[in-house]
Amino acid sequence: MERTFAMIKPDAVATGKTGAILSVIEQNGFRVVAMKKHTISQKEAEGFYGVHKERPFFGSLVSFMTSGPSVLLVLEKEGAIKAWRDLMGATNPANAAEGTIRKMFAESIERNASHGSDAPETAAVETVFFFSHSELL
Ligand code: FUP
Repeated sequence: MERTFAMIKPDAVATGKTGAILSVIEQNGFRVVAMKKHTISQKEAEGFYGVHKERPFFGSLVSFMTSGPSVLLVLEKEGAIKAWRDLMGATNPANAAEGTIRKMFAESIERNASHGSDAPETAAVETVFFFSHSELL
């Protein structure tokens, strides 16, 4: 079984889509290993998205990600990392396939409803960024 780190981002939480997205997650066979609602701080957002710090959208992305609570998740399934990225769809909802989370729930490339780790190494780093060992048992 593989685990991945996922988020329901502030746009989707603020517009009352948490339950619908969790329902899609469970219908697609993921087990929710850990879950918490958390407003990401400036320092957390800058650290989490540090790989993007030279990009023109970085300031706006940090501002959005700290604008309200997110739902942080660790999801488990066989091949969870790829399966969750496939279920989320393309980063820009305009390019996302029918039936994907971003097609159904995202507003724009920035306000795109969800996050998912892109590889085993990032899943490990992102999971411990927000969850402690005892929350992952
Ligand atoms: P993804 O892996 O699909 O979350 O996408 P990226 O890692 O490429 O980008 C991370 C986040 O940066 C996206 F979720 C949204 C934001 N972003 C923008 O706001 N504008 C862009 O042009 C690209 C990404």
